[in-house]
Amino acid sequence: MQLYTWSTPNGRKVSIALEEMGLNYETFAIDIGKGDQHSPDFLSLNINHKIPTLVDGDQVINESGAILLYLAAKTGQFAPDYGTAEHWTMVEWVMWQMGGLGPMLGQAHHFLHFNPGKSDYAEARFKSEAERLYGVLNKRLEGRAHVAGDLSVADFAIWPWVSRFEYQKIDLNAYPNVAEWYARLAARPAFQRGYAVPVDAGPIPMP
Ligand SMILES: N[C@@H](CCC(=O)N[C@@H](CS)C(=O)NCC(=O)O)C(=O)O
Repeated sequence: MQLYTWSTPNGRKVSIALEEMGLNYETFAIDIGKGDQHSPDFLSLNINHKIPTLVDGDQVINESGAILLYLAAKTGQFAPDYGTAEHWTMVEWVMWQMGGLGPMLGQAHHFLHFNPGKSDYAEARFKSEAERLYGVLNKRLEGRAHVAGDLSVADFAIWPWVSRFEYQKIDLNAYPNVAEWYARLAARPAFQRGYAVPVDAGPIPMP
């Protein structure tokens, strides 16, 4: 398999999954800061101009959530059996990340970290939405070791977004269930390897 990726939350979801699953893959760094996502070669794989992209033989697959579900189905790892109630709960939490946590925290990064001072309204809106979403995750992790049953691709989807808590101006210790889950997964060697793909961006942030 070939993974086209960069050191961002959506990219790391997939490299963490590949590492946890023990799969062999080649990495191609698409430096989105330099505009590599707009190159003709990358666009021939992904017309959406965004990493990550996975190539597995004839299958080219984009969208990090779809890639995670593809890898879980392909390997039979990190997902409950297809069609069970537990399976659909896992899918629910992947969708929660894809439709809510990722897009909202992405906006928090844009306004609070990269463009502070440009819009008080947007800063307040995305800060409070980030806090609300961390509250939901904290509630979900009350009395649970993982987001949906055993360690699953739903955890792989959510964890890299939490690793940017500093960009989001989130006090992780205010969400103790999230902080404990985050630190426990951060200690896993496969998470550490996946976090460093395609470039080593230094140690995993800790609260
Ligand atoms: N829904 C897409 C979002 C992918 C995405 O936003 N990728 C970002 C990096 S995390 C990107 O490539 N940005 C480049 C750009 O917007 O030009 C997914 O989950 O794969």
